[in-house]
This record gives sequence, structure tokens and C-alpha cells, in this order.
Amino acid sequence: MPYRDLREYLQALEQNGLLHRVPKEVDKDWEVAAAARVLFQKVPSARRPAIMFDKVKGFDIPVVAGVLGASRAVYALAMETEVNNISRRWTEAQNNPVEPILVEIGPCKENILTGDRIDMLKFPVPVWTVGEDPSPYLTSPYVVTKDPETGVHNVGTYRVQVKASDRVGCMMNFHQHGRRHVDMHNRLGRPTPVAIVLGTDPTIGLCSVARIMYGLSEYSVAGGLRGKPVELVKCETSDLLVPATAEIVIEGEIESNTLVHEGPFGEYTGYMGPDGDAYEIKIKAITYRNNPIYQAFISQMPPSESSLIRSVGREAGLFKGLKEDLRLPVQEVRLKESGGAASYLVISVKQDGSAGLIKQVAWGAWAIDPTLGKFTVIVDDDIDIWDDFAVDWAMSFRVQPAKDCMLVPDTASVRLDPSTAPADEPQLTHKRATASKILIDATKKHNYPPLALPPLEHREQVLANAELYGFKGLIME
Ligand SMILES: Cc1cc2nc3c(=O)[nH]c(=O)nc-3n(C[C@H](O)[C@H](O)[C@H](O)COP(=O)(O)O)c2cc1C
Ligand SMILES: [Mn+2]
Repeated sequence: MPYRDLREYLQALEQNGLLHRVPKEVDKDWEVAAAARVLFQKVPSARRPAIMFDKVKGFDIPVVAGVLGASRAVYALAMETEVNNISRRWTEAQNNPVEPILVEIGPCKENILTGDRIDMLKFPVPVWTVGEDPSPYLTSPYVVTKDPETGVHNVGTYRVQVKASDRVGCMMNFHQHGRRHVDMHNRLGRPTPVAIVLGTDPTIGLCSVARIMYGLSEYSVAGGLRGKPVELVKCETSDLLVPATAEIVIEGEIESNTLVHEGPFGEYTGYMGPDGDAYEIKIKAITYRNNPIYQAFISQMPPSESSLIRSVGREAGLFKGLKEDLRLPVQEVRLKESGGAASYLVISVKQDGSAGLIKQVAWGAWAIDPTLGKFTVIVDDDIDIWDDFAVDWAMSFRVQPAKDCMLVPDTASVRLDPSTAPADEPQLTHKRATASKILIDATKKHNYPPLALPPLEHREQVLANAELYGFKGLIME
């Protein structure tokens, strides 16, 4: 059964031991970020739970974080599946989208603030990089816009800076679908209606951060993921449609052809992202449920919720593109979290003797998402790509750098990668638009000598009798 809303999903997390409640009262302006960071640094990812701050100083609204991506186990629960089935569920949902349905009324309308009563500051929005970020930031906004020609809705997560009680900034990168919608409205000389949705059933959030092809609404893919249509209600001040069970909805508009200063913001690369020109949203209404829950994504330095959710979603997209669409013999795909789910791509392939296969796989991955894989390492299928040691070993003894590496200049960049330009260069300048990539072909190119290891059956025999060797308690599972 799909989750109806964030609340039902939080219950499921709690029942599965994946929600940690903080008993202490916390200060949203420093303590939420620090506690979330300790959670990511000190709890191993295999058993890292989401975190809930029930008592936030000065507010009667709780803050939850990590609920989509504290760990792969959390992500799998959000999708109502197992960790090893996540890619398949993504493929199924994109191949079988379920259209949303319009309903008359929903709990997100239980409270409606308009005019003088509009107040963004009543919500406990944390400050994330204390001392560097200029103000609190919404890190898990699901920004809803629609194509003025087709009416198809887009939902995307783009950082939102709280600037005043009725004004927020929003930074959308060049290729983003929300930006495309603003550009279309700009050409018509019209303001762009926007709705910022906070806290929903988890499938909407997973789709909001995933790259779904333009024209296919994230609402429909979320419907595919949950196996039931998403229920939408109309906004108070525009024709936009938003999830009926959302915790909070901020309605507003972006003035046409206007850019306003935004940032800087501590980013998922682990460095401050530059400030610069971005959109500004004038808030026209805020609607929210009774006893709303404020949800945030944990970002900044990897590992983080941001890098985890982007890793999993992008791995699924690359895997589908390479395996299903291009029919290449790809075994597994990994976008390492240390590379912010962008820079460092590892792919295993089962070589089938076709000429130029490894380059085809690399070009395929770079074509599917041209900003990813600054380092693209391709290994044979005997290497476990989730084992860093094994990948390093393959690079050590299956690569001749002069022959097996290919440098490619002038490819699309990750604009937030601070190696593309000095820190004072604004984010959306051309200097940051392109960068180079490298393919490291770490597959075997000829016959290799036998492995220098005791035979597997001997090792298995010792393992099966571990206690006879005094190994019990010594060997990690
Ligand atoms: C936590 C988090 C924060 C993000 N912040 C931004 C951002 O500030 N600007 C941006 O352009 N993309 C941001 N992204 C990436 C977009 O959400 C992602 O590219 C998504 O596909 C955008 O939706 P779209 O493809 O419909 O444009 C962020 C992703 C995550 C997980
Ligand atoms: Mn989209």
C-alpha cells in the first residue's frame, strides 16, 4: 500500500527502526545542522536512520531530515522495496507512469495565509552552513511549475533561500526543467507561477530530485512508483496543482525577466557554492496542514542525504539507459558518494568481444547525462564495484595509463565543481560551463595469469568451520 503522506511514511520508518527521535530541544540556527552532520559522520551508512527533532526552540513545528536518504535502507523503504530492487522499480515506474488525479480539497488547505498574514518565518527553517550561508535555506523544496504551452507540470528540487517573510530566492541551473519554464514565461513577458511544496509522500520527493525526461511529469512517475495516482489540489492563487496531503505549500510568482542576488550556499560538493543572479519568488499565499511537519534534506559535504539520493536515482537512470536503451552488456553502475554523486563513476561490464565496447559504454554514459563521470572507471564483471579496494586493485594492475586512459576536453561540467574556476567566479558563467573528463579502462585487454589466491573451495571450507580456527568473533560478516 502506498504511503498517503509524509506522516504515514514516518510511522513506517519508526516501525522499521529507521527513525531516530532527538529528545533534546534544539536551536534551528546551528544545532540541527550540527546534529545531522554527526549522524552522517559517526553512524555507518548501513544502519543510519532518519532523524526527527520534535522540540525546536521557539517553534511548535518539528523538523525531520534524512527521511528519503539517510541510507539505502531508508531509500528502499521510501520506495516500498528492497535495496537491490531499487533500479528495477525506477525503470518500471518510468515505463508505466500513472497520471495524477484532481481532487476538490485536501489537508494542505487546513490553514491558508494570504495578504499580511503571509509569514515564512513561522516555519523552523534551519541554517545549514553556519557562518557562511547568509540565511536559512529550504533544502527539500519540491518546486512546481508548468509548461505554459502543454500544461505539463514539473517538480524539481532547487535550493530556496529564505530572504524575508514574503520573499525567497531560488537557484535553478541552466539545464533544469523549472528554468526552462521560467524562460518560456519570460519570452511571453509573463510572470512564472511557482508552488514550493514541503513534506509529501516520499515518491514525490524521490522524483523531484531525479532526472526525468522533459515532458514526463514527476507527478506521473511518482504515481508509477506508488502504484496509485497522486492526488492533487489547485493552488489558491494560480492554476498550479499541488499534492493534496502536502505538509506546507508556498505559492508565489517569479517576475518576468528579473534576476536577483542569491547565495552563497554550502553545497553537496563539500564546498561553498558561489552566489550570483537567481530567481526571486514573491510569496502570494502559504497553505499548510494542522500541526505541520517541516522536512529538510541533509546536504553540504558528502556523505550526505543529498549525495545518497542523487547517487541512487542517477545510477538507476544510467543503468536503464546503458542496459535497456543502448543494450550494452553493463553489469552494475555506481556513482560514488565521495564524488557528490557526479564526479566519480564506476561501471562493470561483461565483455562480449565487440570492438571498442569500453569506449562505447563511456560515451553512452556521458551522452545519457553529459555532466556526470568526470572520472569514469570501467572494470570487468569479476570486480565488485561497491568494494573500493577491488576497484583500486583493478586500476593498479589492469591499466597502462598511456594506452588505457582517454582525456576528453570541453564536455559539460558540474558547475558547482570548484576546480572549474576560482571561487569568485559566479556560478552561472560560461567559464564554468565546460570541463574535461577521463575514461580509465581498467578491464583486462589480454590473457592474464592465474590469480594468486588459495582456491575458493579451501577458503569456504575454513569459513564453514570458523570456530575450529578460533575465528568466531574475529571475522566480520
Ligand atoms: C538536496 C538537493 C538539492 C538540489 N539543489 C539544486 C539547486 O539548488 N539547483 C539546481 O538547479 N538543482 C538542484 N538539485 C538537482 C535537481 O533537483 C535535479 O537536477 C532535478 O532533476 C531537477 O528537476 P528537473 O530535472 O525537473 O529540472 C538538487 C538536488 C538535491 C538532491
Ligand atoms: Mn523534470
